[in-house]
Amino acid sequence: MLTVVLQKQAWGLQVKHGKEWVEVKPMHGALLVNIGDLLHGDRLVNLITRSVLDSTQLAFDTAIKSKQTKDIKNQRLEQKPRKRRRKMTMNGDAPGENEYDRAKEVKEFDESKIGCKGLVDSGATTIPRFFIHPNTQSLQLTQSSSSHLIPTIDLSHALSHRRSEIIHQIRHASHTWGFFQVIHHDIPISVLDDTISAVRSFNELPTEIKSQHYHREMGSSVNFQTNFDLYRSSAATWRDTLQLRLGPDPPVVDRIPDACRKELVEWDVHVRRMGEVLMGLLSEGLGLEKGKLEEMTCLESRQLVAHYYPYCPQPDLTLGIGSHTDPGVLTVLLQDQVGGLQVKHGEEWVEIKPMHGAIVVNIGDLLQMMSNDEYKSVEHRVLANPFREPRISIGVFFNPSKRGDTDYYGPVPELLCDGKVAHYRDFTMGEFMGRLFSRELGTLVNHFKLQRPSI
Ligand SMILES: O=C(O)CCC(=O)C(=O)O
Repeated sequence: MLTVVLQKQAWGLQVKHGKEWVEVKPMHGALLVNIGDLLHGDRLVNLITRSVLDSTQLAFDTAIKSKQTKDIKNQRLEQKPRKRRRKMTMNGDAPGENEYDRAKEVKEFDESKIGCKGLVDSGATTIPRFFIHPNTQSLQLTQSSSSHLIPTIDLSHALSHRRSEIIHQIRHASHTWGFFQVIHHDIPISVLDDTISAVRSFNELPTEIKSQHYHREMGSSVNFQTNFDLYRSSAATWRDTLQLRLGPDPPVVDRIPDACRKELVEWDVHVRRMGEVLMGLLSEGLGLEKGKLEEMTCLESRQLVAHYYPYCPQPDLTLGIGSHTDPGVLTVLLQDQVGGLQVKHGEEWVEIKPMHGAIVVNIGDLLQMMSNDEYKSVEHRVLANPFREPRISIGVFFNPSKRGDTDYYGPVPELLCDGKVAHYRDFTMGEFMGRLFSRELGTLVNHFKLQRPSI
């Protein structure tokens, strides 16, 4: 009926006004009120809102819904999807050009809460039209034939006699690839396997149970959905995702689905420890003090995304996740043995072949800018899964938690000695987030790049 929203001073909420998406600018002390379906009448207008929370979860809000809305939602959950809706979303037959109402189909699919896996389980042999990417031919959606491999770095003795050798390898990999994978990282392989199995178990729960976690509510530290950008991307991608906010505040553990709660909480402990080691090595690789990135709070804000890529009946028409760079500082990614992750290396898409026991690490946009281009944030994507076996991956994004109006990010000042010029201007996280939310998945660094006249 009515929603009252308490919004933090972070950007992200947008409201549809006519044909335009308009930013609801945070105003300290203000509460936001919006009209729900039940009050929708001539005089009170229910506008579509969206929270453009990205997988980095850089903005947090708290929404207080009226009880009535909640009850109605629960009733909706219990209702079986209507026949017409099932037909439209599960039968990928494209209606005639004039009949196709994309926004309506997307909404119906989202409200069914069945995710891509639900479509597959219902026997779909084609994908709904809003998943189909234009110009798939130009995307080269094939398994990579490149013979290149991302660097594999053995982290054993990273704190003792092999440290300088490892720093050199990480620096080189971060500069040339923006990606590397680590082995002998001190996380037991059984923990890797158990974490993947737990995420699989959650996704394979009966839809009625799993869909209780499916929502796009602002402020929630846990949500499950198909594509965080479902309502703003030009084509959807074939995966379902469970997202958890792990820091800077501890996660609300009870909200994490039972099926993977213990494993994901434990995974965060391991990944944070590993992040600390990696950030020390990356700081030293730049010639900075070991604790520099940690001091800049880069370990504190952590967001976990657990992706489930079910079998896709038309993998040549869509993607598992579109090409993008990660906006934050650093990403630590665990993938299973199915494959499909590709990284752009020069003009080529190179597959990151799964290696049991290895963990993939990549540089984000913020670290590329903080390192003044010493480290590179590189485009990557995942192909839609053509195999009957689902693909599972679990990423943890590290971001700075210091986000005040006077906390500036940009090239670290110590790197600008000896006449080195800054490639980026400084910005606050508020500005960074504003940019982040005004785009589809893509890359952010160009926006902050300083244009220098060529001599
Ligand atoms: O699933 C993967 O391997 C990659 C996921 C990814 O790129 C992301 O979540 O940003």
